[in-house]
Amino acid sequence: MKKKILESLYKTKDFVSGEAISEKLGCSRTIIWKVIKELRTDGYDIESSSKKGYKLASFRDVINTFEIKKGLHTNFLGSNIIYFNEIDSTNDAAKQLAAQGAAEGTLVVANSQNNGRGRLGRTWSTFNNKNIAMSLVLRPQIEPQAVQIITLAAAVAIIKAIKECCGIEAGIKWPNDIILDNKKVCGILTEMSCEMDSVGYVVLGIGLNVNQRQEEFQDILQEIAISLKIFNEKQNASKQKLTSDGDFFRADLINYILLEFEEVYNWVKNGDEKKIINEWKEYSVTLGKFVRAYTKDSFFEGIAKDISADGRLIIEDDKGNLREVLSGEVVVKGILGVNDKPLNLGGDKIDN
Ligand code: BTX
Repeated sequence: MKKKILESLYKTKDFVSGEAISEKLGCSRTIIWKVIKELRTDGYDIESSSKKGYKLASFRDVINTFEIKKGLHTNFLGSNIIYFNEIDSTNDAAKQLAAQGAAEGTLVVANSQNNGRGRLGRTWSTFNNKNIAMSLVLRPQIEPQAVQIITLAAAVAIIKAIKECCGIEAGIKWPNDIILDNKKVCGILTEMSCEMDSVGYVVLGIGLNVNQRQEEFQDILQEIAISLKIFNEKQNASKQKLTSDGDFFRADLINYILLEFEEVYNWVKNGDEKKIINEWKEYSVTLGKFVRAYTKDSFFEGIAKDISADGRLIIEDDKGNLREVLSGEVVVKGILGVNDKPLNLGGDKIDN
């Protein structure tokens, strides 16, 4: 019913009478009034007039299954959408669904997430109703050691989606941070269930700060995090579609992410990892920089030289030795992030 009433409102873009809707849908005007009230609670700005009926007065940033499906142009990603107004973690929900056999491309998305997870036991903060928290169930036929490429592919897709949808050019910090103005705007959490040599499923979680205001970030995030809206207002960067409050439409952005990710994920499936690595390098803010890589109980420093075919970061230390990092933490000089502090890396080996 909600979906049908919304369709009627979107179709006319003008007033549509309660009578016309009730005739079309075969239900009472009281029911329509109730649904309109619910839609307002969901965030829709609906004007009503006793003579003319109802009209979508302005377009706000509302996400739900209807809004995402409305602009979806993918072949298989998002063909099954599970939407929550509030959830603990979309990755946890997607993992549960995947374990129960959810199809590849199943999307779990939430308006608010109250126990979002980052990597290595860290937390991810998702401010209510302003950001994107989404997780995709994937079933790639690759070996468990090769799963890292999916994180890199997702980073590439997110960069392209942000550019297409918001006109904003972000960069990638190896392996999974999307950076704007030297701060983190998006994090990716890739988790998998696997056997010795095959992957059961992968859950790709994406947390993207979209419409959050500076003062809405808590504590240290005030310094190390940024949203697309903050950047956009600071740079006056976007002439893209915005709400009257200057917000981006998260449903549009989710659609762009799904579309761009479907393309690069197909490269993974076709064994075209090289294409992903090449694009990743194009957007990298890590390569050429002085970095510190944390190993299990120590760290080493050097210049980030390259990415290997399977996504490892290759670092040249001050003795000229090349060392590879598969996972873990890498701090890039000049970029805020890990340990929640700007890191004063040793030496003045490069300028930022
Ligand atoms: P990460 O471990 O690389 O980053 C986590 C760190 O990032 C935190 O310790 C904190 O310093 C910082 N941080 C936390 N929240 C934010 C934020 N909103 N913006 C910028 N920095 C922040 C990155 O982990 C992976 C995050 C994935 C989140 C998604 S959301 C959907 C899905 N569900 C879920 O539980 N996790 C994923």
